[in-house]
Amino acid sequence: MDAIDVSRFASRRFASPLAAARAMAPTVILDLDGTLINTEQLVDEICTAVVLEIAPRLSPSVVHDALERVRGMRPLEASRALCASLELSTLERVTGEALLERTSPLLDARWREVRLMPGARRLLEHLRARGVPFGLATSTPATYLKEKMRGHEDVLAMMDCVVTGCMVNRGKPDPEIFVAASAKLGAEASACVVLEDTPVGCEAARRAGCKTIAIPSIRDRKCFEAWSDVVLHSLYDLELEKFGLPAFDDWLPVGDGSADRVLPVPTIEMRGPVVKGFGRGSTQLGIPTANLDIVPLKHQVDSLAPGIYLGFASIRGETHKMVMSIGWNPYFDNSKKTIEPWLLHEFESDFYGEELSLVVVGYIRPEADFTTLEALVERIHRDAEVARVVLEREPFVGKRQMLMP
Ligand code: ADP
Ligand code: RBF
Ligand code: MG
Repeated sequence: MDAIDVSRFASRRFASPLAAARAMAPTVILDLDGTLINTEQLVDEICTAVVLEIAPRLSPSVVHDALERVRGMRPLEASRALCASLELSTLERVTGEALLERTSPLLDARWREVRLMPGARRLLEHLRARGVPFGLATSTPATYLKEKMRGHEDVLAMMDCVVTGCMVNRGKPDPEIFVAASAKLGAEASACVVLEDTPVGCEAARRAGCKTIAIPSIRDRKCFEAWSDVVLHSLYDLELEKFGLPAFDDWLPVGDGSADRVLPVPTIEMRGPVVKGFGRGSTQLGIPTANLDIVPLKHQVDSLAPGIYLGFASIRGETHKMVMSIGWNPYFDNSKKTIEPWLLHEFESDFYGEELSLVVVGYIRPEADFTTLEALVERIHRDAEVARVVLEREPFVGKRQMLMP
């Protein structure tokens, strides 16, 4: 495919007043990997395995950190940068091209496993319904794009434009791809809001003159601040109205709606035996949480962004309301992701090892850090109050039936 000459767009004249108005209308440009689709775990898994085979001297965590730093780049650039940072070129005599030749076929065989990020479909359907133009600016080459979007063709078809890595001369963090995407959408870069999950992507968007919303797919959130207008936890936390875009209208107000609200999400069911956690729920917080093992529930967990949810829980033949956290508990900075429901019921005894079933029906908020333990506890009690109230109402109350034997 030919490269786009972006200088062409720099001093564009508008053909008509309509075109000029169009150019200033709020427009959205989306990154693909890690923003709309969940490719990052797969890439991590395959690339780590290949790199460790080449260089057994490295530890998985060193490889993981290096992989996070190249995220968002085009495949060959990422592969070269990875070789350089891990010294594969000098110590193992492996080039970026050679590494890519090994990882590519393994990834190609598995792209079709890739799923949409939580909230991606909701976002695109909302933008489409409100007539907001949106397009894709992805470092992925066109050949991978087809494979990655197999099963999500309708999402790809919704895009008003697609700019892939092979259509530009320079990849992210160069601004070229976002300049090209805004031009294709007929919008000034300053009218475009970019959604990105990587530091190189945010840098590219900011340098193109776009507004930038970061939804990091890596753990280091600090490195996004210089390049982003806002750093969020997931697509559920988008406040589009802050960027001149139409607000979502599916949040349900709780009380007068000024403080609390709940977002209905596609219902997710999970079950498993209750396992031991870090042992601080009851002792430190006075809030026991019945942890489930995350490994067998990978699909369900990937369908939910990290955050605080509500729903119903069934144990010992009875169903109760519950609030739960899925994530890394920023207050405690856990290294392991956990699933922790607090059942809103007084139990006589523990139920470790017993089978627990959950249906998750609504999202309350992202996980937050707090300055004091009291503030965390107070917030969790407020989450519980929200759950007690809204789980009596539609569309949630009917979901209780799903747990009936
Ligand atoms: P851990 O870190 O091992 O999960 P917690 O202090 O969070 O320890 O306590 C959780 C355990 O407490 C659960 O596994 C369950 O057996 C018990 N428990 C008692 N009441 C509740 C409740 N209302 N909600 C959740 N778990 C409860
Ligand atoms: N941990 C956090 O660090 N930040 C939070 O915002 C947070 N919210 C929670 C909300 C609910 C409803 C529940 C049940 C737990 C929450 N936790 C949060 C997790 C809490 O820190 C954890 O359950 C304890 O550390 C016990 O493992
Ligand atoms: Mg617990």
